[in-house]
Amino acid sequence: FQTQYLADYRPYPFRLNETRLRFRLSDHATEVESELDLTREGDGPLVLDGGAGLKLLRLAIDGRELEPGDFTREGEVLTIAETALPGTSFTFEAHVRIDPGANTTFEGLYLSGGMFCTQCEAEGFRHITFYPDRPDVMGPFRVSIESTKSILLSNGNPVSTAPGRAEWHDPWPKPAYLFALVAGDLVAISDSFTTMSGREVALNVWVRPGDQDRAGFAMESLIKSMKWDEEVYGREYDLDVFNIVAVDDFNMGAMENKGLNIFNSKLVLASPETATDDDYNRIEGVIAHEYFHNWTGNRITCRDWFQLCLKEGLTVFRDQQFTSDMRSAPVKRIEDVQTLRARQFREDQGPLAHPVRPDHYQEINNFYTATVYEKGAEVIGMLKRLVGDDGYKAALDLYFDRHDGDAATIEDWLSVFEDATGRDLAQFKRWYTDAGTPRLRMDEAWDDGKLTLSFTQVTPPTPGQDDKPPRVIPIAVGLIGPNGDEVRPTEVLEMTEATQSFAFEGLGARPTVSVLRGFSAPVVLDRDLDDAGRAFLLAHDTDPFVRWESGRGLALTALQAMAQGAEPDPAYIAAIGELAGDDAVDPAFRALCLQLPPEDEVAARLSDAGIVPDPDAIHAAHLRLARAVAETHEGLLDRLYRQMTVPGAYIPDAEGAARRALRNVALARLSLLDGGARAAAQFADAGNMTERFAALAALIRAGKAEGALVEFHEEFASNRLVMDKWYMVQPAAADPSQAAAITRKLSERDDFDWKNPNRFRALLGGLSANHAGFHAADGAGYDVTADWLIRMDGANPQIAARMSSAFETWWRYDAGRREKSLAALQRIADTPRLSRNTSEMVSRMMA
Ligand code: BAL
Ligand code: ZN
Repeated sequence: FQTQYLADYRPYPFRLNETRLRFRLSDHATEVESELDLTREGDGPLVLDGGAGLKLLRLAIDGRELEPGDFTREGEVLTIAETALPGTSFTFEAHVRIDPGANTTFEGLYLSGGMFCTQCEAEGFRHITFYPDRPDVMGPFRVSIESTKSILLSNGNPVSTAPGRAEWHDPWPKPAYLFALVAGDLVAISDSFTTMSGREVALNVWVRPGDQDRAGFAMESLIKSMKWDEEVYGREYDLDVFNIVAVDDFNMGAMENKGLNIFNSKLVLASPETATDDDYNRIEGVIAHEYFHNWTGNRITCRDWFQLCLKEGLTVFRDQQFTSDMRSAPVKRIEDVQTLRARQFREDQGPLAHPVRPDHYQEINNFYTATVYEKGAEVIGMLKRLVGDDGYKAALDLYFDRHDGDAATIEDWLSVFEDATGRDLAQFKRWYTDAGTPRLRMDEAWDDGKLTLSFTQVTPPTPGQDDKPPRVIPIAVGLIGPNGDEVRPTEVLEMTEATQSFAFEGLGARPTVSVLRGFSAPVVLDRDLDDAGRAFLLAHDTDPFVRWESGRGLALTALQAMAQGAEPDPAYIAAIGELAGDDAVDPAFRALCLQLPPEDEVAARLSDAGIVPDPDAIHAAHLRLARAVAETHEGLLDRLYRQMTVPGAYIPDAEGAARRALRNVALARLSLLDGGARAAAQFADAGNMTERFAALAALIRAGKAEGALVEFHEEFASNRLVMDKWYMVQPAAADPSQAAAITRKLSERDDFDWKNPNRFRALLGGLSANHAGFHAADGAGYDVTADWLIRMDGANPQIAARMSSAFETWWRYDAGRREKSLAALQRIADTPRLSRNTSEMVSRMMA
């Protein structure tokens, strides 16, 4: 397979003035006629992308049908000879036939539950027709759709609709990856939004009949997002209509197609009986994310796919800001850091490490990663911290003014910050070009009222990048006096050297340093702080992140020691009890502090310290520490369990969710002592899915879930999204020794509709979330995963490739596990006709 390099970028030699598409939809023989008005701007033939599945019926230039000598078709490339291109401007026409009914890749045009829909990012449009399928070729679109389906949608504004036919016009120039088409027998819930300049926008959330009752929260979230983007970024919506469509078969979470966002139904549909607080939270965040892309992604798009972080990092950053404003900012920050560490730090530490802006790839779909998205957002957070809120606002205003309508680059992005603030960002750019998580060590020296903090930064080598020069690291620091009062508020130290010191003078007594406040940079911090220091910060810090982090540090140290034979740490147990019992503290924050670090994170820490992690020992330590907390604080946990009920009807707001979260952590702990009695009662009485599902998980962990699983299945058998939860929780919460066998057994059920990405991700993702289960010493977890990845690769390479990252940490473990996971990877690599997607992932992991 060929590798693409950033350095090879060349502008497309033609300007696209307008695209006209005509679709005659049919399940197995859809006809697509396209007309592209082009103007020559450079040299060479007309090169177009077109997948092998396109049945070519006709090609023409300015109405003249092309003959075999006028063009060549090799692989996915159609080349029209220069001799067949008249003059400077001309119209290229193609007529092709495609088979959406046979498309199991869910890329291009496909059928989901009888509905036609599309997914074109990154390179799906080439499976619809021949086209310059690259993000820097942009133009307005006119689309006509003929179909027997009742609802026919595309991008932009509707021009005409009649039974069996609709026409759409999108005046905003866009690349092909933002094209969308939907045709289905759908129903909408509708509303409207008046923009800040007074324009009326019709809003629709389209779902299958019967699902309307579960679409209201998505609509509320959309309206909040539109208002927030006006208020905070001054960005107004720019079409007469905004449509969202929910589909069941979707590779991603959702897609920001211009004016026609297509969503995985799990990120649209929610009711108290079927969705958890986490589901509601995600729906609100992803609706916002896709809406925000209208400016950061669509109006300003990426020049090439190496620049993916330009739109994704920024849009994740924007959706994080939105959620912080809608809900609790400290809780959101801690959740984002948890996600970053669980997914991105893990990626950065292994063979799949790559820069936020990669400089080469074989398959771009393999780079929709936590590094591009979540670390991309962290980099923007650092920029904002360095230039300040006013500098950030000035830079963003300049970005929108200067680049509206452009396909831009990271260089363009950094230039607006340089021009708006006068800063030189050459060194900062390393955050985009260099992979790896810096390790930041802090040492302290105290001398008669003067505290000196000395920092050293080192970034370990990553594939293809051995030397890592120092980066700019914003280090937010505050000082807490011995009585618990803050003696110095937050100050951002700017580290630019490999080693650098900062002094604080005029201090009365030696303070405790609160460092990396708000997680001011995505680094691993090393410092010598004992249990007492951590407990002090957990109790007194004014910065919620460092407070939480201090409790986390206590738990991690305890678990690391316990995995090597130590007893539970009384300092952790005492400190966590004190915090949990403090009713002045937000219940959501208390719930976060009570959760133990994931077993995978403990394994990463041990591995970092040069110790080969033993997944079974980590699991046993996890269980033992949870039980020790439960035994010591049984009374307190029982009080919280009874106190944190939420009276009245379920509302998916932050306040109720916080109380339910704390109550459910208390339940999980207490279930270790009561044999699942409270969980059984909660499962029977729960009035919402948040409580129901937490009870089900607790029952599985207590080994008492047999009846509940049957009951849950019977009640929700017809609801695909709820059944995904049923498939996920069984391997995820299983005893690790059983997890692989449970996964295999569930995968043999008739209702394991494995071609549905949600169902596949639920079951196999549930297994890989069970750290000791996936890494079972006998290799059963690796084997069942490999079997299914091989099968999935034949149908849907994107999903197989993404899920293969379950193996990315194989190098951490003992020789037996390494051998078994490598054998599983080799088996995948040896599969005949393995896709480019999975082949690239597996070879990177095995390199
Ligand atoms: N652009 C792909 C889906 C998303 O990140 O919004
Ligand atoms: Zn996005």
